[in-house]
Amino acid sequence: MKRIQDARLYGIVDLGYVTAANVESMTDQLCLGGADVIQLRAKKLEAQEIERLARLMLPITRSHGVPLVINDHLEVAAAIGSEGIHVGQDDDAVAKARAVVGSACFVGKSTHSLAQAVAAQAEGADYIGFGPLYATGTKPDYVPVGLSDIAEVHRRVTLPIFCIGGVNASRLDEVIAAGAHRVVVVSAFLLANDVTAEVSALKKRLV
Ligand code: TZP
Ligand code: MG
Repeated sequence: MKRIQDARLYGIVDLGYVTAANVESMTDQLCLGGADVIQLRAKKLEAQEIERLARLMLPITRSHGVPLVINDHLEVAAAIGSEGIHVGQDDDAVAKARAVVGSACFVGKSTHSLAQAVAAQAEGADYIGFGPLYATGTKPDYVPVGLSDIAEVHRRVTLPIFCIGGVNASRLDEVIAAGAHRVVVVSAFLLANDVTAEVSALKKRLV
């Protein structure tokens, strides 16, 4: 199983872009392209349906040695034994998440500023997301943080930092030049004509 500490490219199966019927195929394509970690994110689905989809994804992600992260739903992560759980600023605290999912499951946290990033590390998160860098339809109500704090967040936070929000192939060079080592890509992968090729091409530029 790949370790979150070694991950560079983080993909998300977001049910805002993928139908339930396509979850398995999309998961496989992201893994084949070289995603190092995959999250299941379904803001509009009930926990029971999220658990059903996660159980479909697990054998696929595990066959590729890719950790599966559940967004928001601690009880789903605990029930299926996912490798990771991801919480946002308005969700349960890291300590609460860890108490529910157990010590074998890593805990990630979304951050939207330098102060939140430093606080997430103090709170005991295993990795952070940092963004949105750019305005994005995947998280429409958030003000983009831009690229200017990326270098500083890497000086102040020693955890793995995944830069997120509007990242795509055309922006990757400037994101890396700003200091990013790891990225999350959502819509640019999920809407690609050839998902595996898109992931694979971007992955090559990250190492
Ligand atoms: N958190 C910050 S931005 C974002 C999340 C979940 C969405 C990123 O999606 P995209 O489509 O890569 O902009
Ligand atoms: Mg959340």
